[in-house]
Amino acid sequence: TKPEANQTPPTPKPLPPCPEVPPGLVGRLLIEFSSQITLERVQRENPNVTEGGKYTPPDCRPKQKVAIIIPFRHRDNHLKYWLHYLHPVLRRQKIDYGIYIINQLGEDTFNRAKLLNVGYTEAIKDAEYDCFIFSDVDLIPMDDRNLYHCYDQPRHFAIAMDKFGFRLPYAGYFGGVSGLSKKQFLKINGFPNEYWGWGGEDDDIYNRITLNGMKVSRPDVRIGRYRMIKHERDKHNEPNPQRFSKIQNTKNTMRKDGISSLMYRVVSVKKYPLYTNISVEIGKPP
Ligand code: UDH
Ligand code: NGS
Repeated sequence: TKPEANQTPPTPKPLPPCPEVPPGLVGRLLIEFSSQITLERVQRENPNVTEGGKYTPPDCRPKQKVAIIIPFRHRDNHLKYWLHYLHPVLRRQKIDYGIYIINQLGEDTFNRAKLLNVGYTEAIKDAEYDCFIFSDVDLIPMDDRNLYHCYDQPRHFAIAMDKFGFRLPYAGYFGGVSGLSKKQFLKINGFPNEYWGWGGEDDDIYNRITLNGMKVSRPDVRIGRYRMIKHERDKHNEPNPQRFSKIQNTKNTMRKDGISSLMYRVVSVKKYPLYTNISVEIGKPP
């Protein structure tokens, strides 16, 4: 018999929630930076990543939507490795994510934390993210059990880096890779915009977290392991001599300096197959 003409197609079954522990994880990963990587290869190996570097698990419904934000200038080679290693990890972790490279235009002094504020602001214009993971471009997790989503408290992911002998360098270290929910991020008024050059901005963020009654959450030290791609000091990111006095003052500055006072200009937004590139002018130190 012929199917009836006005039959409605069967509604697709709603997906089950993603399991707390993704079943396809492999644990420890072999990370090396000696072979050359091409973006074409990374694209071929990650066919389900869509334009702008987005991915949604096909077989389950994730609880959170995660924007991954990378502060960037002149690090194309590092970015290739980052994309090569991270896309497969995030896929196995069943994360619903988008990758945002926040590229500081010009050659004025670099400002990591301000770029991260820009990333937050631009990501929420693009999609309804509820979790933000801020990662340096040269840090690769060595274990896929280090899950890139948000937690009950602000999360520090990069706790055991190779360059520090796989230990925290000091108790209040919050550098490298960290993650905050939208609520946690807004509670601390985002990140400081006034740290130009290298150092201290991560300590200021740590201060904001504790001064606002939160506590940093961390993975097990056997799992939060990272390799850093070795590099020389960048130009225009010299150590900031003001950083020591600034981190003594977070309590007085955090309410006025932050996401509430952020000013910048977007020059271009480009959606590439493996990431979204947002090039911005963020000004220069006073
Ligand atoms: N970043 C850039 N371009 C720059 C500066 C910084 O993309 O010019 C980004 C990048 O994501 C980097 C992050 O900001 O991972 C943090 O900056 P960093 O890697 O310079 O900081 P780190 O503490 O290195 O890793 C400091 C210089 C160490 C020199 C060691 C020489 N042997
Ligand atoms: C501290 C810096 C942090 C930095 C950390 C690790 O001293 O910003 O060292 O640096 N704080 C100040 O300078 C106040 S690293 O060894 O990775 O170059 O993240």
